[in-house]
Amino acid sequence: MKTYLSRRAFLAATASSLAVTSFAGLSFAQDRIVLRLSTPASEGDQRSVALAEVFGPDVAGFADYQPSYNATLFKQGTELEAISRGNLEMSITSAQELATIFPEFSIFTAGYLHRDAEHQKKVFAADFMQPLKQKVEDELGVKLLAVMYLGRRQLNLRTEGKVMTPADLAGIQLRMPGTDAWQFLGRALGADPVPMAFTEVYTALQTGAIDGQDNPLPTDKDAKFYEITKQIVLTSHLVDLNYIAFSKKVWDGLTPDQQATAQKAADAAAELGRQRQLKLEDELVQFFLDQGLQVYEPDLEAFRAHVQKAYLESEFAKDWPAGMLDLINAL
Ligand code: KDO
Repeated sequence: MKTYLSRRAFLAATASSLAVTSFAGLSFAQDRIVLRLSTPASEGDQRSVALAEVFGPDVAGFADYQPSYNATLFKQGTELEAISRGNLEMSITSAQELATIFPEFSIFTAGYLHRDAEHQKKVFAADFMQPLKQKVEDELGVKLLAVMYLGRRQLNLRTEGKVMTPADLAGIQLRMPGTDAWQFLGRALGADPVPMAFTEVYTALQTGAIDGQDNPLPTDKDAKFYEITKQIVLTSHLVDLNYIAFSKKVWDGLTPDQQATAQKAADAAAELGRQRQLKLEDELVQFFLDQGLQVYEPDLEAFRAHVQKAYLESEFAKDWPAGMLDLINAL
């Protein structure tokens, strides 16, 4: 499991490394820029596909887009640090990862906050989001170009007992990704969360080291979790997102035209990925039923009430910018 540096220690270390690299200056003498992206997602994941189909070709006039999948270049959760230190140019990062450094981002990790993909887009584009983006840029050296829709996270279990309310998850060892915000979500759902990297989940389900995991339906298919689980409970507890994260240092070395092209390319890739992911979510229930899994909706009101109460009473909520929850809900 990854250990996160404290925000102060991390930002202090980063500030000095940014100072050195910006003083030394980046060499763009060669006319082509290499944009390496590291992600734990597979090559077949719709975010990966959209970036490869749209972003790569759209920036090909000045940059070579070089994606690495399945966390082979950087371990899940270490990408932001790598970009910040100048060791990586791009990643698809999460609000949960950003929240380890900037606690205010935990607002976007709260269950049942975003209503759907469109709401997520509006939140990312909203004026109140600007100071948060600016802070990540200024303090971490990371530019958040666009929001990618990962999908509605659903419970996927190898156990057979029906889960209708949070009480039915008591004692269930539910794998969640490895940060506090993710662990909290697991607990808020009523389960016993177990932190684990995405790339280890298949084997852990297969061996029974965990009882289940949560991810959107397209991820469950892509990672073949249906081969070793028995049910999907359609809790839709988190309309999940990832941000396209881009090195600020590299960005500042681009011409205004190149910046405009890269921004347009990121927006177009995010939109394509979003539309494809939504379509897949619609189609996949039948796929899992055909694989012999049970797929059903639990008591959604019971889950929503339990999760929202847990967040409002949590330590996380104390870090949320004043009034932002109301602004998000009003969008
Ligand atoms: C996961 O680890 O379950 C998760 O879905 C978390 C997301 O934030 C994202 O990082 C995703 O994994 C990876 O891109 C793999 O799909």
